[in-house]
Amino acid sequence: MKINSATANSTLITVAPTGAEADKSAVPALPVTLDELVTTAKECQAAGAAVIHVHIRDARARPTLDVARLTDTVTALREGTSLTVQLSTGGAVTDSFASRLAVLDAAPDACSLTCGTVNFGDEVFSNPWPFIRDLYARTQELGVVPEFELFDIGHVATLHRLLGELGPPHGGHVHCDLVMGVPGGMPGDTATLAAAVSALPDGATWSATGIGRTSVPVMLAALSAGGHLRVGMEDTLSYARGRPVTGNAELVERAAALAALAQRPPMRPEQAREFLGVSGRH
Ligand code: KMH
Ligand code: ZN
Repeated sequence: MKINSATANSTLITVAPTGAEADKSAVPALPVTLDELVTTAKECQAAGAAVIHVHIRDARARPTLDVARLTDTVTALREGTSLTVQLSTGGAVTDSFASRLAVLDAAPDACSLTCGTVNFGDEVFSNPWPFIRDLYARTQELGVVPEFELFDIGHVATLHRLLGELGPPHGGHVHCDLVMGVPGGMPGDTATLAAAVSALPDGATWSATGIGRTSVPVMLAALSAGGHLRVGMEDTLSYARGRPVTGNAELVERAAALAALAQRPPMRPEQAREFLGVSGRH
């Protein structure tokens, strides 16, 4: 694994600003238009983010995987920021496998790749093995760096199977994101985080994100265990009990402050690209 001293002592911060679940009419600060997304991305980069995990919305603020719209989004984020652009292939729970695979046609730097099915509140986020395998093979063909999303400890077993059967990802480095505290997934606590991390493949690096009220505990646990961070309004709409988030930048600012306190300040965007194995811009 290529970890130089600069990245070993720094924290990769990913911002997930929008997601597919929150409703703009209930959460006016949610970035849903391209302008709002680029503005948020710039603010979050200034606050310490190096990667942006992107879900987009249509003209009526509903989640969409429209490839032309995704392509325009990738272009605009590249023009406006230095962030690694990671498109979601998870989409919304209602999206088809075909439309989730087609996300890669928008030629992002990176993409999320969830390693198993999970209950998702009252819904099911479906990721059967053949879909995972096809999506992974497509990232290898197209030179897109996957981030392995792990919502449950069983997903780690599938990650091992994937790497064993199909080999290393584009860029050669395995980076995972533990998504903790989804109702139906693994809980967002220190013991679970430690168990999941100990099961990861040798040499893998990892970030963690805690959904809802697990956001801060998961951040502290991740920093204490040498992990990286993902924050944003996809995952958390409250800054503190009874205090709604005013924007993504304040979540990144808090993550960056905690990372600095942990003596591992935010990784810069160009360091993050080297760390993740994102070669250059397509
Ligand atoms: N919206 C969730 C159903 C991802 O982006 O890859 C899935 C999700 C994971 O957000
Ligand atoms: Zn997502």
